[in-house]
Amino acid sequence: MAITTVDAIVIGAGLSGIYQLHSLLKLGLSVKLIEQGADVGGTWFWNRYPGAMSDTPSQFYRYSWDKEDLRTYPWAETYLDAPEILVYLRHIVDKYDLRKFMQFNTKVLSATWFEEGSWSVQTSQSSFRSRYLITALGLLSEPNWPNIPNRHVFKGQLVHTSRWPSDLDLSDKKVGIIGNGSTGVQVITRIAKDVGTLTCFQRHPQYTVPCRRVRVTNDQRDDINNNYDALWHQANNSASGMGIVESKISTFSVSDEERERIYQEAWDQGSGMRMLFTTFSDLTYNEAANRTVCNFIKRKIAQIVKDPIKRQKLMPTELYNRRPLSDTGYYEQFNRPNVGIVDIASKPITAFTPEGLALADGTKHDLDILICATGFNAFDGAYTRIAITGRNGTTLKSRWAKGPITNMGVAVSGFPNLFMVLGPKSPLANVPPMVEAHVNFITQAIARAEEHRRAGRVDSLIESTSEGEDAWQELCDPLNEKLLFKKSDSYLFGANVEGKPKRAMIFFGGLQMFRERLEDCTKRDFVGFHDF
Ligand code: NA7
Repeated sequence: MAITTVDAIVIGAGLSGIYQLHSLLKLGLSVKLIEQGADVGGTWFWNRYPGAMSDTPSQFYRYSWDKEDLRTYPWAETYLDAPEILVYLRHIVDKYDLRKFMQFNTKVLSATWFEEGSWSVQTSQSSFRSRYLITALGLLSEPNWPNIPNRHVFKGQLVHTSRWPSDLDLSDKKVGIIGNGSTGVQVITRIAKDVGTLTCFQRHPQYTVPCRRVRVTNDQRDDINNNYDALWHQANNSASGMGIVESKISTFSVSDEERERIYQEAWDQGSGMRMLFTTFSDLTYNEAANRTVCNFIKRKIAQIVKDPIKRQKLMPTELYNRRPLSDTGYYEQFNRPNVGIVDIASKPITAFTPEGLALADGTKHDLDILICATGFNAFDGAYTRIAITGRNGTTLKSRWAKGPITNMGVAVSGFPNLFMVLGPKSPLANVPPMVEAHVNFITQAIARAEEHRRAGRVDSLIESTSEGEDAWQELCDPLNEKLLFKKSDSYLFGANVEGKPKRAMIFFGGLQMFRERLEDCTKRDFVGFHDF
């Protein structure tokens, strides 16, 4: 098989891969981007289920580096749905003529480091050699399927939301859905009115806040355009990167009436992110404080849901300590007579039957279609697909056997010239500015290594030191310990995948601190990395 040699291989054609490709081409490198899907889009290429949308305000769910595009590219509403995001990404790819550097329908199978200074990359189609390897695999790309026995006997259709068949007709069907995270909430809200019956198999009821998606007027758009630099400055210097201003006041520093007013204002303005981060500063770590926002949202659920039995089933019992959810009318769907909830925490699903699902209490549910909105083997899950081998034959899998360890989510010691865009231990924040921070860092690291190489220096490889990883770990660990997120069994800790050990998968310090660390590292000539 012929081997193609390029300077850099980028894996993945989502938001991360597209910008990384563009940046490396600007450096003058020869680059090949390899993508397993049939087109660009990453997360948004795969997640085409009804109702898929971003919960980041539209003006911040895009690249900030093309100032002209920022001001001219049209968007109609305060939030973007998946097809609009796909069209935007295709537009960027076409505008910068990036498609010719991309190879689609190609799986990367393995990548192996050779000590003479290159990566050997095997794909399902052909082989490559490159000095640099950049994985832009996405945070959430490996589907998590529920492990239900007798899958083969089910005569109906089984669908994962991230592999949605384009021809799936739900009209008048008996539809079941497992999962009520961001995805489940969006699907349920969108399809409830169209299906025959919708049975929501729910393990943990969730808090969700309406996002208040509305059209953006010309005046509002002008206002954004006139202030875009300042808006991005604020977003980049905040924890969430979403244009919301994080609160600095603590929950019990105000009266009960004032607290209620603040929560109501956040509810009216909309979005779970706003509810958790702009109301009070201590909701993420003070349990008593967190219970006040729980109670506020529970009162809203009680007001919205009419049927007392459904209302009770929808009442969350945990703290408000998962990734905050936003919706476009979720709880309201349960006022429809065709929408029901089955509590599978008290009576778990035991097996498929030919007609549907059997539960532990002996009940059976007939279904034409079962939708799994059961999320992803997130963060390090995507890295299980590719056999990555670094120095001395050490595999990434073995390095991460006790949980992923990275230097700022971007590099791993023992894996020279390998960079990850949003690898494990990256923050939980708005994705585009996180991507830009990582890609800018990676591009500067590569530019410096290339300078060394062109100057004929021997130290032209770049690699994280183990001290650099330890320093990041030492920053991550105390933050994880402090936060209430740790008390939930969610994907943020890998606890959503059966058999996966519960470990922190992200950096909870927010976008601003993440950016500062990356910039500090660059300014200090890549401290925490070494050259060879
Ligand atoms: P999430 O947030 O991981 O949610 C998955 C949902 O599926 C959640 O309700 C889980 O219940 C449920 N689930 C997962 N496995 C099972 C099994 N085996 N049985 C029953 N229920 C199960 O994934 P999403 O796709 O919704 O969202 C991921 C991110 O995408 C989101 O944060 C946004 O950033 C975009 P549980 O609550 O664990 O009991």
